[in-house]
Amino acid sequence: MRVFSGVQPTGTIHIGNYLGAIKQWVELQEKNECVFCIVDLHALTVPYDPLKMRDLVLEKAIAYIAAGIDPEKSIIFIQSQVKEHAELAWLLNCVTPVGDLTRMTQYKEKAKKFKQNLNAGLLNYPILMAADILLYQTDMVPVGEDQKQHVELARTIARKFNQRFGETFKIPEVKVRKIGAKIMSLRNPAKKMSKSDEPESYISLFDEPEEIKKKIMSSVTDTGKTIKYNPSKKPGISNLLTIYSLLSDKSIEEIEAKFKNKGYADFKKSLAETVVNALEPFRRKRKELLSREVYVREIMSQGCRRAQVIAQTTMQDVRKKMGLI
Ligand code: ATP
Ligand code: LTN
Repeated sequence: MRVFSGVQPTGTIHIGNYLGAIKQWVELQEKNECVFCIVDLHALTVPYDPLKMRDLVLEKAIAYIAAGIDPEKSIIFIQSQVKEHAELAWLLNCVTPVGDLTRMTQYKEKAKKFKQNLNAGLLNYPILMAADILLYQTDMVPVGEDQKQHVELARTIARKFNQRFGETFKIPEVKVRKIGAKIMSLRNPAKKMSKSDEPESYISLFDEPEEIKKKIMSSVTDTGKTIKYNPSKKPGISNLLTIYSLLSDKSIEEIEAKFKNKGYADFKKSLAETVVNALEPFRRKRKELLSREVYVREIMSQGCRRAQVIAQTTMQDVRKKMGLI
C-alpha cells in the first residue's frame, strides 16, 4: 500500500505530532511504500519569517530521521521542491465548492484567529492537502484526529474529479489511532497540544530531561486524587495516562493498577522518567544529525527526485483528462 503524510515546518515537533502521526509512520514504513513530506507551502498561510524557513525545514528533516523514519525505506522530501503540488492544487480548486472549504473546522478557527489578515491560502489549505495526497495515488493517510476532516474532503474531491473527468485518482483512507489521536495541552487539557501554543503546553521531541520534568510536574491536572482514566471527568490525568501508555507500551489498566494507592506527584514523577527515557534515543540521533547537514540535504534531494517520478506520472494523466495538452 502507498502511504502519504506530512508535517508543517513551523514550530517544534511535539509528542502530540509524534504519538498521533509520526509513530504510526515509523510502524507503517516496514511493510508499505511510504512518502513523508515537509509541507512548507502549507506553512505560508500564517505569518512567518522567510529568513527562518530554511532552518525550520532542515530541522524537520532531522526530526523525521531522528524519530525513526528510515530514508532507505521511505521517501522524505520538501513539498515546494516538487512543483506538481502547487499545479494540482490549482486544478483541484476548480472542482471544489467554496462551501466545502468554509465549513472546515480548522478554517473556522484560524479565520477567527487571523481576522485582520485573512488570506485565501487559509481557505484553500485543504485543497493543497488534497493535491499532496492524490498526486501519489495514496491508499492510506496516517494523521491525528484534527486532520481527519481534511482527508475526508480529499476523498470527496477525488470522487468528484473521477466522476467529471473519468477514473484518475485513488480514493485514500484516513488512518487515525484509537488512542493518542488527540494528545491534549499540558496547560489546558480541553485543548489539543499544538505547536503554535506556549512551550509549557507541549513537550518537544528534543526537550532536555530537566525541561521535560518541569513541564510534567507543573502540568494541569484535575481535582481528586485517583489515577483513573476518564476523559470527560478527568481530562488532565487521562491525557497523561495516554502519554504514559503509548511511550511505555503498557496498557492504561496496568498503569492505573501500578498507581492504585499513590498520588498525582508519584505518578507524574514516574511519567517524567518514562518520557525522558523514551525520547533519549531521539535526542541522541538529532545531535548526531545536526553536524551532518550535507547528508540530510542529500536525503531531501533524493527524496525529491523519487517523489517527482510519481507526481509527474499522475500529472500527465490529470492534464490529459482535463484537456490541457
Ligand atoms: P498547529 O496546532 O500549530 O496547527 P500542529 O501541532 O497541529 O500545529 P501539524 O504540523 O499541523 O502540527 O500536524 C502534524 C501532524 O500531527 C498531523 O497529522 C496532526 O494531525 C498531528 N497532530 C497535531 N497535533 C496533535 C495532537 N495534539 N495529538 C495528536 N496528533 C496531533
Ligand atoms: N495539514 C496537515 C499537514 C499536511 C498533510 C498533508 C497531512 C499537509 N498535507 C497530506 C497528511 C497528508 C497538518 O497536519 N496540519
